[in-house]
Amino acid sequence: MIKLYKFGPVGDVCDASPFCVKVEAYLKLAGIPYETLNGAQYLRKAPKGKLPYIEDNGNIVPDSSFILQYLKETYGKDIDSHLSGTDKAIAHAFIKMIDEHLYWVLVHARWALEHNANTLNKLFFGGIPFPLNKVVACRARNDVRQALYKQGIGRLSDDEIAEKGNLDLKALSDFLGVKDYFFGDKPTTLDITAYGILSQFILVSEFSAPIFDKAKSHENLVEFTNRLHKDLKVGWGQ
Ligand SMILES: N[C@@H](CCC(=O)N[C@@H](CS)C(=O)NCC(=O)O)C(=O)O
Repeated sequence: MIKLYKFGPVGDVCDASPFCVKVEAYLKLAGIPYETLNGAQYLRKAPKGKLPYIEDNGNIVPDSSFILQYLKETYGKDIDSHLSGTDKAIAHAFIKMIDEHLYWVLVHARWALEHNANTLNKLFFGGIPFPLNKVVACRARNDVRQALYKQGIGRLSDDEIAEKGNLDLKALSDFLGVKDYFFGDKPTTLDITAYGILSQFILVSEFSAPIFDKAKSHENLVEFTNRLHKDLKVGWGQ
């Protein structure tokens, strides 16, 4: 059976990482049996030093987009097969917006905003004994802040970062419109990618920031996230 290495649930959401949620949502949607192995300790074994990665019949595949490609090719479950070339191009652009831009807005809200520090320490480092938890949390926070700075977004003010995130959320909301899913009545890779990040903004209540409020203000994004959450939830981490 496929082994999915990931961080672990946060609240009612199957993982704290949108990329891990995306992969688990795909496995559920495609009806492919899998087991989950949860914990930041798996970062040490991860081929690219990041989670998620999967192990399947001796094949180790990192990176959510390559994992989905591998699963589609190996198990023949392509949830995008009904999309036109134009739809696929639009989906690709939105997926990159989510994975390479909106993701960093989430990282900033969780890791850089001072008032979320206690929540972060409790949720992500609560299982480590005192005083090691303080050291690990402090080092991790510094690393993430450095990553934000090097990525570039960390050089902007909190308000500017939120504004950039707001534009992404508006684009998603406008494109979804009154549809159930981004391309109609069936979920595709864009839907599970959007669910990966929107579940963090909308369903994880422990963190607070203007960007979370903004996400919750888009009624159609909230309905979309709840719809997929309900459909996919049964058997998370089977
Ligand atoms: N491009 C990768 C990104 C994965 C990623 O950034 N994972 C983050 C968590 S959301 C991670 O493992 N961070 C740990 C680290 O950088 O040390 C994918 O699509 O899977």
